[in-house]
Amino acid sequence: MNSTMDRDQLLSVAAEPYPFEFRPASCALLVIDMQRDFLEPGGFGAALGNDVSLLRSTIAPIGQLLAAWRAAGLMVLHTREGHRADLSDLPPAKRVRGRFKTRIGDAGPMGHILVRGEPGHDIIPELYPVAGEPVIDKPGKGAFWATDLHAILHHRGIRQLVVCGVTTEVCVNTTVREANDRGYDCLVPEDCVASYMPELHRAGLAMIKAQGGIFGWVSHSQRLLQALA
Ligand code: TIU
Repeated sequence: MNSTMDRDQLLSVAAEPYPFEFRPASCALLVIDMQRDFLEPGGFGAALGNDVSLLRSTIAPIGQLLAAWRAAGLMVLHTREGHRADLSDLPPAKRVRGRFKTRIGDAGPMGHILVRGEPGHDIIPELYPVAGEPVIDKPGKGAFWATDLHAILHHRGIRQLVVCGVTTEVCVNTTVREANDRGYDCLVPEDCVASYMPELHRAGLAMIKAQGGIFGWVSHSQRLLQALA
């Protein structure tokens, strides 16, 4: 696949519950929260008591999809969960939830946890955005709430999303549900999303594809790459 591909052709990807059909020109790759705070020790994920290494299997396949999307000149967007340095956009309920010792805004080895501009808030170097790729800073779990994501997608004629990132049952699932209610089709490649809890990863994918694809489709990065090839 290369930049000479016909971006308006209708492609079909093997998926569940049935093949996902898309036109590359109107299908964006949306990479959710691949931030150091979730994937590296000493960040937010670790503060919640998680083994952050469980998410790292997603890095290589997301990298492959990013390379394919970029080579074809298709739209790529990234999101980051986080808050203003003064925490004025952090709901008190979110700050105290879980009664953890280390909270959002506290100082850690990668700076203040889940705060914009801090090292831990940024995207991991392996999947760093390139010039021209919008980065959506979001205060919540869903990428549409309190952001300009819907407007950006609308202006670019995007109707379908391939959603990757972390975690399957939290920010990926919330974003897929928000996208579904706004009229987007979502395809989730199962190897490009992960959870700190494997059973919730499986449940999160099952909830998307059940009931005729109530929220979207589930497939695999290699099937998507084959469709684009
Ligand atoms: N990005 C995202 O999923 N935020 C979370 O807080 N996820 C957890 O699984 N905790």
